[in-house]
Amino acid sequence: MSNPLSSRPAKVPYRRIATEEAFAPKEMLDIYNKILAKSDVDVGFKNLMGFYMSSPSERAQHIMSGLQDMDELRLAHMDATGIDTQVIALTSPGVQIMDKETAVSFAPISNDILAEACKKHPTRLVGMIAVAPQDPTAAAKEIERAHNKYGMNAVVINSHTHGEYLSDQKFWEIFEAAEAHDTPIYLHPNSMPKSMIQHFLEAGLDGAIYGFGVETGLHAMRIITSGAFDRFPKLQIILGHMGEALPFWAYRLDYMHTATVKSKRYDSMKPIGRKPSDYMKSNFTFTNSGVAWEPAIKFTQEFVGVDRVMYAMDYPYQYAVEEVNVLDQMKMSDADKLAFFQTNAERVFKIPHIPA
Ligand code: 1DF
Ligand code: MN
Repeated sequence: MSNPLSSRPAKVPYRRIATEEAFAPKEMLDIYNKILAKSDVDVGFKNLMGFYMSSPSERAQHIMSGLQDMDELRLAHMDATGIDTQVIALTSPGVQIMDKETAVSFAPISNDILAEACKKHPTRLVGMIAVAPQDPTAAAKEIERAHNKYGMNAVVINSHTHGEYLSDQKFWEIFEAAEAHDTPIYLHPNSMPKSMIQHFLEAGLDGAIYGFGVETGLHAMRIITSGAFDRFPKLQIILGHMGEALPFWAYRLDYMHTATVKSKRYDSMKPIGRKPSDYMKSNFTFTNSGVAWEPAIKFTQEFVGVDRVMYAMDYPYQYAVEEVNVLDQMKMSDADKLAFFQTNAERVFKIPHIPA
């Protein structure tokens, strides 16, 4: 871990709002320990949270303490890296690794815990709503409850749920609720499902290094090609990690999607209203979580517009003050930097504006 205090970021003419930050209440880790003790535990989950929850490494210890603390430690880390506000989600895989009954009962508990922490630090912490896609009706109800009760204005879904994707219409009650309440869905990575992970795992490439992006990018593409945005035109999806590289793929996705649909090659790929990249420009916002890299950020801004690219740190997984300094120093207009760090997040998550 670098020493953040040695290079604390300078005062800047914008508030830094980090939009893909994580927490894990102890109550969830207790459930995780029970799941990890089972002989048939999911291999991806075991290799991800099973690792962080048991490794003595400095990285794992930092992550586990950062995930659980919602007070002094978190705020000290935010102060040391110049983060004014965190938009926080239940860490991946959240309740999605649980059985349906446990997931449905724990999602509201988790949201209550998060809401309590946010109430204590109203200008510093903002919460996203966790839901259990295992029961789409319950998930839709929880979006409504947490939105109305706590003013939470976004939903986190950690990609696939037991190998199933939101492109399946059985989940579309969730999209209906998200559209109705104007609560964007942060489609966050999960470990890869069992059917996909082996060739990644054997090379150590299943996690945040690469597998996360492949799997979550696939998920976003499945949603786009399913026609979900024709049914729910106002539905908004947030994708981290520079849109899981989809902006870079956009040209090829458009060309091959058109060609594939035209040739009637797959029953599962029906014509949809617009090109994949058109939906990226109207139904997605991308964050730079994990990617403190000026060329990738600028390319994405050029592709989807400066209003659809937001800052994220991915605390505690990528707690790095030097990255904040790098982003502060990007060669970019003050107006675009303000949008990137602050005002896009205020608009997307409906966070009251606080002048820098
Ligand atoms: C990791 C990365 C884990 C991210 C995460 O949640 C996560 C990691 C369990 O490094 O293992 O959210 N991330 O978004 O990059
Ligand atoms: Mn993350």
